[in-house]
Amino acid sequence: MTDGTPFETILFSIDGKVATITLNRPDVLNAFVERMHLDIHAALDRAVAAGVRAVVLTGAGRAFSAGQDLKALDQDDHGRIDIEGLLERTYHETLRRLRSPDYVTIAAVNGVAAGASCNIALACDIVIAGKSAQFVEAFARIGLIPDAGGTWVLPRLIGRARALGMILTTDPIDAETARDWGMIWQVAQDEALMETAAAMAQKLAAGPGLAYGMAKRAIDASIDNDFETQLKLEACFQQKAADSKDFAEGVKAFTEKRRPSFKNL
Ligand code: LHQ
Repeated sequence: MTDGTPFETILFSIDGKVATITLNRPDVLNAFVERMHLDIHAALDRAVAAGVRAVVLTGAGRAFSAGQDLKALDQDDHGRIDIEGLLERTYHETLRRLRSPDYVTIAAVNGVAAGASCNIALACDIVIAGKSAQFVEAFARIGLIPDAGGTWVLPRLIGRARALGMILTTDPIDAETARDWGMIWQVAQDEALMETAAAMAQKLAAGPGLAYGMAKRAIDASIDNDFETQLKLEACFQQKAADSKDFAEGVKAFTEKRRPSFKNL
């Protein structure tokens, strides 16, 4: 287990090919400040440099995260908050990195995930929630619209009716409902959440990273592509996958009736 110099707002550890980022401002339910984004970006840089293939994102204490820290929003001389600039400087880069083809991301949602943090969790590749977790599109309570990719990811996960229902009512959605709606992958008992997420991360970290990265890109591209375009893209990516050493190893392992040892090559 290595972690290097500590960060101000997150805990960070690396165990083999798995990194864990724990949002760590529990007194304010891990609400996001700019520093937290910068810490996540630096942690992911370290993870990539260390050859990490799977990243677990979770929260310290009783919440995953309550979204933007509403008490840490700077106003200019006219009382205006530059939310657009803040989103572009911080959240957007965090979201891009969570959807990177270079590794898989697993959100381990250990309590409430509200506002921007609900959407950050849902941007991850696999979402596992503790039984007591809640997903809250809380924005309209304070007169905002969903940001952090929520208006893109939510309708794609659960359709317009449920997406708008969550956004307009701001009703919390419990973990089992989220799973039944297809919004998340799995619900775990609260006490087994981290163990379940770690097991998933170890399994995916041992998988064919190149194929995973292209599968992520193909799924995202499918949203805008027509069928013929998507078939072409699949064939192109599949050729790249088939040219990889991991494919040769996968077929060899199959014929030898053993587990493949993927090298991400
Ligand atoms: C908080 C927060 C918080 C600061 C709890 N900030 N302190 C907007 C602007 C700019 C760019 C990016 O994007 C966005 C989008 C957003 O994310 S806007 C924020 C959206 N989030 C919310 O509106 C959620 C606000 N929080 C809540 O509604 C509640 O705290 C929830 C429902 C999450 C949990 O309720 P409780 O379990 O009852 O906890 P609590 O309310 O007592 O909170 C515990 C402490 O955490 C408390 O501090 P205190 O000093 O009184 O003990 C809260 O003030 C603090 N806290 N959320 N977002």
